Amino acid sequence: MRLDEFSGVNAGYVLELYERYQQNPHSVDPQTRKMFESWTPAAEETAERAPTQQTGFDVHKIVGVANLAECIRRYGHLAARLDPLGSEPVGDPSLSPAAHRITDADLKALPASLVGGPVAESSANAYEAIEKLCRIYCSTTGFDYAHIFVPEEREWLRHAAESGRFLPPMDRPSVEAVLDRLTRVEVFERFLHRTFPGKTRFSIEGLDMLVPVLDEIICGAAEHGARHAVLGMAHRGRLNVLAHILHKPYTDILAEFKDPVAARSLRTDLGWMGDVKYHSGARTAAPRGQMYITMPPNPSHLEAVDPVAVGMARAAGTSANRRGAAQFDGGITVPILIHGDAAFSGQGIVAETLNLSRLPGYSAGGTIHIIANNQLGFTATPQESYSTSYASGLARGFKIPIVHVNADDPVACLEAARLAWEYRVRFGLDFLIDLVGYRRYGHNEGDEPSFTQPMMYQTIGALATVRERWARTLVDKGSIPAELPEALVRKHFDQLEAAYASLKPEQEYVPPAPATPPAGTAAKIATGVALDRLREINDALLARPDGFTFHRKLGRGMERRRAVFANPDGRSIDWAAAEELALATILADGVPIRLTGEDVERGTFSHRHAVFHDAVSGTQLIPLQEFPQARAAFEIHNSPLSENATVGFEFGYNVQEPKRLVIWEAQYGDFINGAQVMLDQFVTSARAKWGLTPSLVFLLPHGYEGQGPEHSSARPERFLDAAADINLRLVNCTTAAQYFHVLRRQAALLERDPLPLFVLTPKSLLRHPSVASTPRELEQGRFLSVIDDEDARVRGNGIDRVVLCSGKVYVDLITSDRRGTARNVAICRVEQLYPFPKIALNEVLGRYPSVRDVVWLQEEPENMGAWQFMQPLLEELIGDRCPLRYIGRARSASPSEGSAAWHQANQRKLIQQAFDIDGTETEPSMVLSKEV
Ligand SMILES: Cc1ncc(C[n+]2csc(CCOP(=O)(O)OP(=O)(O)O)c2C)c(N)n1
Repeated sequence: MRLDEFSGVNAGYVLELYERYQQNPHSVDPQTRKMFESWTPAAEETAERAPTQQTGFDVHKIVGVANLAECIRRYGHLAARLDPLGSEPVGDPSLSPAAHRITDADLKALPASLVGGPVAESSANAYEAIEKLCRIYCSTTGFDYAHIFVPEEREWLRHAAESGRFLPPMDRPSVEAVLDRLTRVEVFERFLHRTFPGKTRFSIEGLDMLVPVLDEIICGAAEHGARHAVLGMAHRGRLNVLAHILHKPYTDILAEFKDPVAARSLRTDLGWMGDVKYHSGARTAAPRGQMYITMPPNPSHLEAVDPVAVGMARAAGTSANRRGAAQFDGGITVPILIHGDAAFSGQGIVAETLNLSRLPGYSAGGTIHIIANNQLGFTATPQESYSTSYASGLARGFKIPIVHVNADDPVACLEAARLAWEYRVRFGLDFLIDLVGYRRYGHNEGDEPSFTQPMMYQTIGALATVRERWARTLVDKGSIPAELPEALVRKHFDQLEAAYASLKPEQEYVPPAPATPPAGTAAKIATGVALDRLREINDALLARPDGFTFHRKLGRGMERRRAVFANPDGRSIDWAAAEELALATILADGVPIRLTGEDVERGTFSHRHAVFHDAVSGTQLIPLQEFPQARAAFEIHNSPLSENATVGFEFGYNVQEPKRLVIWEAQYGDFINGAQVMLDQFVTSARAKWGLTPSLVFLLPHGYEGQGPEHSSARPERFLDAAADINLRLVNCTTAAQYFHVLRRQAALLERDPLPLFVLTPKSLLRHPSVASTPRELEQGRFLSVIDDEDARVRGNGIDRVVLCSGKVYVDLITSDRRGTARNVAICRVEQLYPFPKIALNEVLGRYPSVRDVVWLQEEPENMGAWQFMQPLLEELIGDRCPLRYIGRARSASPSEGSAAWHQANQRKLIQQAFDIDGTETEPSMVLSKEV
């Protein structure tokens, strides 16, 4: 029998040892040496003919030991006792010596070095080493890292697990501190249970170790100089974490349980609605140690907060106050995400978030994930919830090390936490702790869990709490006095009772309503930039560094750009130039910018070219990071193909660093609906629910150009549906100058009047002459919420129809043949759809006293676009001056036609009706003209 006939992974390891022995017999330990002394190539040849007996040594058994050790390392977690409820682990046949055709006696006869690793050093033989290995891999911790492909990382993890170097200290102060912590955690829940019976609190009980685990991670982070920890989590255990990790005062939490109506209603005038207590966030008022801990508020939508928290951590670790690229330092910031077991496996946003973890524009230096695994999702079992072996299965594909740990073993949990932190320090990568516990009550405290899980809840009913078990262990070992556990319980109950007795909920409760800026702040912002300054910046942006070879076609475009200021009154500024000049002047004003989205570096329509690639070497040039007038960093990244997580991430980045201009661009506006959860739950409602003041900018290509139902509409109706209490701005600019000014206005409002800004941007119009502006308009203009028809104003009294429209359809109207002849029609642009520009529109309408009808014209179907939002507002504005008419596509289930020819026919009809005074319909059509 020859050694190379063995296929086990560790045959190689044995050979390696043997080779080492051959080169230097003293390079292996004495036992192994003794064994190899009987194993020579000649002996191996002999063995081929007459195995084992002749040499006194069986290669088969050597390889068996090595393979057994390898299987324990790989699959030991399958036999680990992870479930505090005592279910049997699935196990794996490969974990028994018999599967490798070896016996205990064989193991005892063979050297420990065959097992390898730190356990071998302290073992007399392979049997002892294997026993130790089993204790490490198959007890209450399941180390699950075989899917890590990078040898250095895998080796580090193996050594970390086997050396036990991250086991927590067991001296008296340390073990007592854990008991004290567990007592606080448990007493808090028991107090709430007793004081507010049946009130929802999503108790942590069954996963109490979550708090000491967080302590350990956060302390580790603080010791390594981190300045920010951002904690994203859902409902389960949230109140407990708020109280004990973020130090939210007990009185605040108790006041929320009291729910003082008077205090809440005081703030409705500010458009503040508040949220339930287990969704609210917090930030440590004073740094804990040297570190701020933030928990963003989150909606019920499970896991939606994940990218938000990671985006916040990224922002907190990014410095952007200097020209050039923004600098990220993962050492000063750490995101920690606490997931539910059912939600982690079920929600796609988790995969999207994990996918961000190693991307240069999104990495937060390693997120520590904790699955608060109570083995249930509401009433659903793991078998009903995930197709992976573990709730954590998804993380394997992202090469994230996983430690499953029994939540009733404090030592194992703390070791997992310490290991997670050290791994993050060492590699700057994500780590996952699967904290396996249970849920002491129903999904919430009003739920009866034994309707659906009768057996499970019988077990839980009889189960001692982790605090009780830990206390008993310590007392039994003589580590603490027998009376200490009860004394701690009493102490913490007293503290809560005192807090409750002192409670004055009406005063205690401070709603986090945002300040409301004075009315008209936005309208007063001056956004023009002197021509000389613009010219200088333009020249600087077009500088051609020595040795950089531009793509031939781009070089020509740059030459054209160089000439745009030759004539201040020439229509030379197209959309892309306006954008670049806006961004550059914002940077020159000292405001950092982050711009992300799919393919934003070049621009979906090949219009932006914010990043040039040397045609010969491929090196990159980013003029907005280079031009000397910049006083802040410019960050631009092509995003992965995600809307939901990327919007969530930018929202988080934005609220964490509100003085930076954060812009997200959709490939086509339609795709923003992939981020609908983020829009509804964060962007448009965060102010009303949580008092946050986001100012994220969305660029959403929009317009009907015959590209079909999915490349036409950014669905502005959805933003208008969500618009209330001045919670956003929605604009649809028709000129490059308007775009320039609206971006500059947003930057100027970041501190004074922050609101999310949605910009419906053009596609084919990007290079259209009708959209181009003059340099003078950049210098002297400002953003106009309504643009009157200058031609019509000159004509004056003859106007009997005012057509109001927004965006690209305006260009269709003014470039139509009918425009020249229809002298009675004024075409006015509503450039800002929300906040509704009442004053400006009133002024415009007032200029046309002989108007006989006002038309709202849109290309979208009647149930989409701005019409349904505008109708009541316009009716109120027009009063009894004249009728209001709708022209647009008829109600439709789909945003647009799927045929370009059909689109054109409908578009023609639309334009024709705008100028057709009678508005009579002659043939059936998708286009509708009606008086309302
Ligand atoms: C996206 C989403 N779908 C459904 C729900 C309703 N829901 C709230 S909690 C819950 C179960 C969550 O289970 P798990 O993730 O295991 O967390 P646990 O409550 O057990 O801690 C469900 C289905 C929700 N909040 N969010």
